[in-house]
Amino acid sequence: MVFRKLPGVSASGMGLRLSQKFVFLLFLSGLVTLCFGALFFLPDSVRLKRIFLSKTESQPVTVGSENDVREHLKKGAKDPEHLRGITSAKGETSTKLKALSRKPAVTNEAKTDKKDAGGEALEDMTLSRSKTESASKDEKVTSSSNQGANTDTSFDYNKFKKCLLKPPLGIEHGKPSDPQTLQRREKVKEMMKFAWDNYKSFAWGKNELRPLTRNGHIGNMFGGLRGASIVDSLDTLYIMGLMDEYNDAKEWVETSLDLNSNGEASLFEVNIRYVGGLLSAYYLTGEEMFKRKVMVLGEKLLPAFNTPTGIPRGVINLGSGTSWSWGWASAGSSILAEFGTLHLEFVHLSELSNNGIYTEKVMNIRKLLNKIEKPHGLYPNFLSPVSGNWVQHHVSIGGLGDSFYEYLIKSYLMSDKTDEEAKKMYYSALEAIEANLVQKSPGGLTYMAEWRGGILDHKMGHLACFSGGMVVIGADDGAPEKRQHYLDLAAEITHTCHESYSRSATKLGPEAFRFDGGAEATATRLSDRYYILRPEVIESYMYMWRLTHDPKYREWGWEAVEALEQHCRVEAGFSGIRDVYAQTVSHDNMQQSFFLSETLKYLYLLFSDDDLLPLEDWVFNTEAHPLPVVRKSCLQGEGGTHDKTTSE
Ligand code: DMJ
Repeated sequence: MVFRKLPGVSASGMGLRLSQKFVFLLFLSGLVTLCFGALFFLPDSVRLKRIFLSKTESQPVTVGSENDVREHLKKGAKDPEHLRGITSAKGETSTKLKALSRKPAVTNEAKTDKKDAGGEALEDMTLSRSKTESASKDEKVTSSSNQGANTDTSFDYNKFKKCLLKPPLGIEHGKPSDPQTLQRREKVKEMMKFAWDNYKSFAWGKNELRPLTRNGHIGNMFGGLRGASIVDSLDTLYIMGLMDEYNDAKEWVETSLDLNSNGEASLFEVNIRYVGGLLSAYYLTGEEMFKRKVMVLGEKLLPAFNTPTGIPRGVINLGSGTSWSWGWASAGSSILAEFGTLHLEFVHLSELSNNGIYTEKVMNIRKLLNKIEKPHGLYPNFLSPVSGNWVQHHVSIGGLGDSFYEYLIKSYLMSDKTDEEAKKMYYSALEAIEANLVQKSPGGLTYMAEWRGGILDHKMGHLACFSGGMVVIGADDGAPEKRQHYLDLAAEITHTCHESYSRSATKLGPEAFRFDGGAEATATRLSDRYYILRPEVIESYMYMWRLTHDPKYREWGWEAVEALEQHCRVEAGFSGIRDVYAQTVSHDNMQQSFFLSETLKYLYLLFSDDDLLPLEDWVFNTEAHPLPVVRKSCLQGEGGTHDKTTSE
């Protein structure tokens, strides 16, 4: 185009009129804005992050603020689904929450859901070859990286088995002699088979089943790892004797669990579900493949600890090792229940690799927590991975705090009762919890309130209901004069949690229940009324049964089975429900992987004899994956304590 100078009209050297120049500039700036804006709609945020975000080592990242969290909480009050991640912490963070963080969320889910609609079979067929190739690449990575974290994989499995006091599967797989209990156990097994078969038919290889729409869900909690329901189910299928299903699961892990993913994962979730699931599958079956896989994965988690204090951040890119704090976590902090729930798995990673690095990482966390000053002896939920100081004083035995306490007592038990530091920290924490959080309602119900800088919030989350089980497994090793007290406390909490179930129309418990404004063990807010197939109440029934043999716990477990069958079972699997108080339920279309790994496993154990995964030998991680007690002296010596009179 030629620009001509017109007489009497001012123009630039290029021969443009002022108005033309203006329009041209306007057009240019519009174009620049459009291109820049378009970057944020790219499907993969990783490239963007490389450009705009700093790496762990170089810059502590501060994302979100307390106000953000409050704002999200407010929004969540209108939308129960929105709140899930926050209230279900134990580090568990929903897709929606991730979207609230400073960076664009990974959008694989959206892409995949489209595929699910039409071409699932095709996708599985086309992916299977490349997945197999990359699955075997994982193992090459392990051997070449043996100079790194994984130095020695010559763990002696036979010797390990000899160091167990009892056979893992007991006499006849824990079959109860009483016919009614056996029948109930069979029912639970049928539920597992039903949940599994539907996952297999409609969501194979995805992370969870969406039972109403009959497709798979991937989400973005696991950094591109797939098959969460498969890895979470391995041990449950195995202990139930569902061997065809277990073999399918094993084959998938071997050929298709691709560990070379490059997405952003929750360190906590990958650890409890994938590392925990693979570890327990290895210890139960002796299949070397599980060990090789877990070693590769374990090594990928190590960069998360590269912070000034060694306290890991919540999110890690499994490919690059870059890590971030959650966008919703106060002032770039790490979450107590996340960095405090690595100990059991990391100790076992060191055991299997004969490389102390994993234990060093978690012992460093322990050291910091032990040393730091604690308000009233309590552990707040947010800690800065940069300064090593608490970021704010919110204390909870439910979401955000919960499994940290669980892992203290379980670390002691898993160490064959040699880890005195864990023991001391656990009982002191429990003392502080009793002094500051444990309350009795006017109606006589014991509950654990939350603490906000000295002010009590009279609310107990469903997640906090695991604490009945925690207190009872620690009762025996407490001060002799407190043992009965701990048994009573555990029974009272479990009773309260049962009340939260029995006071609802569905006989399933809400996400959180309150003890104020006249409420007793009931949810007063709409946003707290949902139930997402969580295990914690049933988990406490199982431990209470094992340690007291009071038949009421089996009865309560059976009530839960009936309620699950009536309200959560749909044509193609099990689904959470949106309101436990509604007579006519509305389903949330999600079969969580912890339903297969925890809820159904704890129910099955509740109706089994105690010799199925005996508590003398096994400690359950927070996703219910059994990990063996580490008997150092036996493992390092000649000895073996296996009771030869019993069989498997
Ligand atoms: C599970 O993933 C684990 O129990 C975790 O510790 C908390 N949330 C779910 C179950 O509710």
